[in-house]
Amino acid sequence: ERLKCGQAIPITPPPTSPANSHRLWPEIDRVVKQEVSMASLGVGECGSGWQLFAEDGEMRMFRREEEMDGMVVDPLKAVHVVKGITGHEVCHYFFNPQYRYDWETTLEHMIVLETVSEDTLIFHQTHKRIWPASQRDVVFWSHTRRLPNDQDRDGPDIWTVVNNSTEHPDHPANAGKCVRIFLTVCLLCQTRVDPPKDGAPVSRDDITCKITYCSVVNPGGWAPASVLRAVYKREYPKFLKRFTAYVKNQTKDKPIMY
Ligand code: 18C
Repeated sequence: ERLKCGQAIPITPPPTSPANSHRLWPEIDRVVKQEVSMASLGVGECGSGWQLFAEDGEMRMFRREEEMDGMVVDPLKAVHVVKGITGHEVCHYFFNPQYRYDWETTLEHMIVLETVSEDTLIFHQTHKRIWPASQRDVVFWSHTRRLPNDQDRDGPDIWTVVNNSTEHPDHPANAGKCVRIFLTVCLLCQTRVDPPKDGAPVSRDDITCKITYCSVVNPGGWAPASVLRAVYKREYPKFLKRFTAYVKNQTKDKPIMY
């Protein structure tokens, strides 16, 4: 429709606001820097207490047994090395909501509550119930970021996704049938390229991704410690194997995304 003379030009607001002007930005920036520096430490460097609890091929999972107010909050640190995919690809499939139901087997329902910017979303998720405990839900911001590769300036950049619990007025904690869990998760991905000696173009056979996944989940309410630790032991290896296999499968016929 044509504008009449003197009529204000309707300016459509941009679909996203820059994350750095959002109320959560100081927290997001602080938590991302802190989680990335913690995730970069090896299990030997983090002080004692990391015990290996699962191993499968290149994948190793460590935990520290910790309790808070009588609840198991064991920190988890997993490392995996996967050929044929880049850190950018791993973070792309972990961050973007359109893929989540494909790989997140504990998920019952997910909604994006707020699009802060293209690299920052706020989610509400409900997860499958484990009998005899109550069903759990979670509200968290999720932020993905490219980090400069200081160790190898010619190599691909490092990528991360950090998820951290937050509050949202539309979904107050413990208001319905779900018990609210609280989590901090950091996925950190470093890519190595071994260029073919004959000068041939780099293919997926020449790239390797080192994945570090750290998480602390507070179950938010009573859950039997033995059941919880059994769930951890079963679900974390299942998640990391299934998710990385999913990324390999999704990317195998696509151009490499550095
Ligand atoms: O990081 C992961 N996923 C992200 C995107 O979804 C995001 C969300 C993480 C939510 C993790 C908490 C899930 C709780 C699920 C309850 C258990 C369901 C089991 C269903 C079995 C049929 O960061 C990947 C997450 C990988 C999840 C591994 C499982 C972690 C278990 C944590 C237990 C939490 C308390 C459960 C209370 C009941 C215990 C008896």
